[in-house]
Amino acid sequence: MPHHLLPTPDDRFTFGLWTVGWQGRDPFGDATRPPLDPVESVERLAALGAYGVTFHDDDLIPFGAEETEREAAVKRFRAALDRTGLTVPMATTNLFTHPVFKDGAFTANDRDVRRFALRKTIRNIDLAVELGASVYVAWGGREGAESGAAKDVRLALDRMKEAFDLLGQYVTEQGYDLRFAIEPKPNEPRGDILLPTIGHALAFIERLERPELVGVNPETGHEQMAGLNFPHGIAQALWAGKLFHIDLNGQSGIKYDQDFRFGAGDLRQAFWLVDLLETAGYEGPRHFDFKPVRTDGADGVWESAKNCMRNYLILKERAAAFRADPEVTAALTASRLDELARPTAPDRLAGLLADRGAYEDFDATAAAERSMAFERLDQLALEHLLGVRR
Ligand code: XLS
Ligand code: MN
Ligand code: MN
Repeated sequence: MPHHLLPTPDDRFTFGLWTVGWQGRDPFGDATRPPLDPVESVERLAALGAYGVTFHDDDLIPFGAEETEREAAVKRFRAALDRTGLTVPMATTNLFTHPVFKDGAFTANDRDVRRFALRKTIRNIDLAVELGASVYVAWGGREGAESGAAKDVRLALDRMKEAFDLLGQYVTEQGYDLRFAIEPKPNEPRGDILLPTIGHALAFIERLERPELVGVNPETGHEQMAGLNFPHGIAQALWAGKLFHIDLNGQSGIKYDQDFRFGAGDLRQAFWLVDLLETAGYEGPRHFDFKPVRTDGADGVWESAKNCMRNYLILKERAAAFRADPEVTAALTASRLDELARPTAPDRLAGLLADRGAYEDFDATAAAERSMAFERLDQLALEHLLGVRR
C-alpha cells in the first residue's frame, strides 16, 4: 500500500466508541455481534493509525453504575489511552437510550426529566474535560415529536436555549476550555427532531447567551437524509466560523440513517467535502460516526474502520490532484471562479449607482450568451475522482 494512504495520528482521525462497538441491534433485529470492550477498541484503533476516540457517558460507564464501577471503568480506559497515546478530543452524553428520555431530554415536556438530563450532561462534561476533550457534542435525538399538539415547538426552543445557556454558564464558571457542538438531524428516532439541519442550528446558536461557545457538529448522512448538499452545509458552517467538529460517514439519499463507512453512499459529495475540509483550513478532528454493517463480524468492523480513513486519504489525494492540474486551473478561470472572488462593488453603493456600465449600458443579451463552461469543469473533477487523470 502506498505510504501516504496509511493513516497516522497527524491525520487526526477519530472514532466514536459506539461506532466500532455497535452490535448491530436495529428496530427489526437483535444484536449480531458481541459487546466490544472499550479498551480493545482503543488498542485496535491506535494500531490502525487513528488519533483519538470519543464516547457517550454510557459507552464507557453503564447507565446507573455505582461509583466504584464508574471509577474502575474510567481507570481502565485512561490506562489504555496512556498506553496507546490515543487522545479524547470530544465527548457527548447519551440522552436517548434510556426510556426516561422517550420524550426528549432538554426539551422533554416532563420538567424532572429536563433537570436530570442537565445533571447527567454536566457530570460527563467533568469527565470529558478530565480526559482532555475540547469539544462537547450535543445530539438531541429524542428532542422532537411524532404528532402536532405533543410539542409546543416555541416553548421547546425556549427550554433548549435554557439548557445551552446553563451549560455555557457551567463551563465558564469552571474555567473549562470546552466548546459545544450541536449535531443536527431531521428525524430518527423521533418523527421530527428539533434543530433538523445545519441552518436551523446556526440560527438557534445566535439566540444563546454565549453564542461564541456553541457551534455545530454536522453529520454527512443527516443532511443527506433531508436531501441537502452536505459540502454546501459545511461551507456555510465554516463561513460562520461554527464548524467545531464533524461526523463523517456514508448515506445513499433520502432514507433511514444508514451510517455507512466514509466513502460509501454519495461518493461525489464525499470528494467535494474532502476538497473543502483540506483547502478551507478546518483543523479539527476528522471524526467517523458510522456503523459497521450488521451482516459482518469483527472482521468487517475493523475492515470498515480502516477504510473510513483510507477512503478519506484517497479522496484527499484525488482532490489535491484536481486542484494542481493546470487544465483545472484554466477551466476554473473559464468558469469565472476568479470573478466570484472579487467584491461586487468595492466602489461602494455610490460607485455602483454612478456606473452606467452596470445598468444603463449593460448588455444583458451578450452576458447571457457567455457560457459558464461548467460541464468541462465537472468532467475534469469526475476524472480526477475516478483516478483517470493524475
Ligand atoms: C445519531 C448521532 C449520534 C451522535 C452522538 O444519529 O449521529 O451518534 O453523533 O450522540
Ligand atoms: Mn447517523
Ligand atoms: Mn453523529
